[in-house]
Amino acid sequence: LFLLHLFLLLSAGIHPLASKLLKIMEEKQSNLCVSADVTSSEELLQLAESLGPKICMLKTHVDILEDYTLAFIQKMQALAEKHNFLIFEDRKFADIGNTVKHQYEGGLYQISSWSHIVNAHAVPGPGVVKGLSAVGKPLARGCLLIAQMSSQGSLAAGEYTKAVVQMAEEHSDFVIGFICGSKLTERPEFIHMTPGVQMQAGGDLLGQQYTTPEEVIYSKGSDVIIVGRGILGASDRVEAADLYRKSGWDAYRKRVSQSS
Ligand code: UP6
Repeated sequence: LFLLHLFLLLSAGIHPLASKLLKIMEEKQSNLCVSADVTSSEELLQLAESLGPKICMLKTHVDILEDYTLAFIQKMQALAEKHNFLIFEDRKFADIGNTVKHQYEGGLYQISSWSHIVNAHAVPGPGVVKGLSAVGKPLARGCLLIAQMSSQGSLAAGEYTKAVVQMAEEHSDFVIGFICGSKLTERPEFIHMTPGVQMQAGGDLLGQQYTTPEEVIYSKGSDVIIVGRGILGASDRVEAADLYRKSGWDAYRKRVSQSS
């Protein structure tokens, strides 16, 4: 209740989608976003059904599905409603405003019609946000800017990261937060979400680097952990998701209670 109160205070004046996310987090005691990186829509629906109660958000890469259909995405939306989580299509838009507008709204996937949240690289300049916003804002969607990446040798660092934060501040009617490795701004309206999370630090063979939930949330001050293979690779995915949920939430509670 104390946390809920804090969130309601923080939520005053922030983007409705950001406050919805904070509310879901509090209700479900979960700051876990599962990265559902599977290639079959049936498996993705199974994941959403079984892990839905444990998560605040489900992250998709619909362009890796081998069998995407409209019927599938409608089932996905129903599961998001049923289990009260947000859908985040990890599209990483990175083109001029006019092109991303089409990519977001049209094509095969019509992402804006079902994804609550999308993300974008800031490298094209503010036009990318303006193009996405033209489509997403009327639908009450939100966008995360990619300020840092978890991969080794990422160029999104230093001055670039600072410029991304500034771009977010200038478009806070549509940008609700960041993909990042650590807290980048104290402004409460922005949500920090961090990929590259596993229970053991380490990496994969293609440059991914992992940090633990405790480190990401408690030490680095991020808000939401994004976990893919740490959960997908477990023999019991539901049990693994609950371990990540608990670990992420404990670290979050510990940090929030200390900073208040
Ligand atoms: N992702 C990262 N790092 C970033 C941005 N996005 O790993 O900086 C995405 C990947 C993948 C997920 O595209 O979908 O987060 C991480 O998956 P993993 O936990 O299996 O490594």
